[in-house]
Amino acid sequence: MPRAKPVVVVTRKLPEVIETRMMELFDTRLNRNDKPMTQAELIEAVKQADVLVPTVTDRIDKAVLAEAGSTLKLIASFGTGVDHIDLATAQERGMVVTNTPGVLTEDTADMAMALILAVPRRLAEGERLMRSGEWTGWGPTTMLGHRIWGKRLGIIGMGRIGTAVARRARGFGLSIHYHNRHRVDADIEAELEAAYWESLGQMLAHVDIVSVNCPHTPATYHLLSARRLKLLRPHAYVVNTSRGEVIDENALAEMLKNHEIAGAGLDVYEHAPTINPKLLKLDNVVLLPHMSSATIEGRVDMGEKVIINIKTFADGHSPPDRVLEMMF
Ligand code: 8YV
Repeated sequence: MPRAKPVVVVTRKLPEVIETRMMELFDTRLNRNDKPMTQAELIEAVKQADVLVPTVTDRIDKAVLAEAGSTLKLIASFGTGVDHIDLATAQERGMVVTNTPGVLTEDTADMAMALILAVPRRLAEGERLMRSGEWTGWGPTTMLGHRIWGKRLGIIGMGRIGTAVARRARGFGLSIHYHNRHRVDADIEAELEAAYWESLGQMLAHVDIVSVNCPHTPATYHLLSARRLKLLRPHAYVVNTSRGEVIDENALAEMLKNHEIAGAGLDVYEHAPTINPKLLKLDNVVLLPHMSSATIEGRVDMGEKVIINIKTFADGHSPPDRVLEMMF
């Protein structure tokens, strides 16, 4: 990066403290009004940037990368998931990609746990009832949900977040089952008394609640396909705080509508920000606006990671959170 201060284009509004620091350190171009950039605006951005700081709402695809100027050498994404970036093309074009892992783990796991509690206990339905003015008071058979304690939780993706969900779930009396590309360390399995299922299908048929915690990659696209979802039992719940694309959302909505499964808690959507209209009509699904990692502390930590990645790279070193295509 030949310039004294790299030109850093930030695609969305970040916490003020982060923007201020970036302005001090780099020749930073901010997005003051926070409107997501169009593909044309992204192309303009990559033409002028030395460093691009995108978020999950930007699609950094082949077409955008093809227009990048020769100075664009670093894509320092603000977020952990990198499925919005064409990693292979970035790598081919000699660009380094970084993300912000680790700092969203606990917040995301908290929200997964919140959904694991909220859906079977009908929390959102209860809240809606209170606001509707139709509550007539306590009744012995009204608002009955299902007990969490003693149930089986099946975690898909036992990385940092999956493990953090498992730790929380243990405190609520759930037994831990997991499916992952590989078995986790024996000491983690022992700590969580976790059962490893090599076959996702077999695990799905066995558990009461499923929590999706794997990244979206070509290998996990529609991992919960219509066929696999059918393996769930009618009393099962599905919670997704990862990426919408991991579940066949249309199949899930149909099953929820037909009560082939009991409920779902979703923070992410296959075609975000568009929501499958079927889901909006259902009472047995809790819908959140991709807010699992949305804490002020988390966003500042993410911003600090972005700054460290840019600074390290600009100083001629390998940035700490470099993402390699083969990792996904
Ligand atoms: C972030 C996320 O808020 O980091 C991720 O992968 O899904 C989110 O929780 C978002 O990506 C910010 O770009």
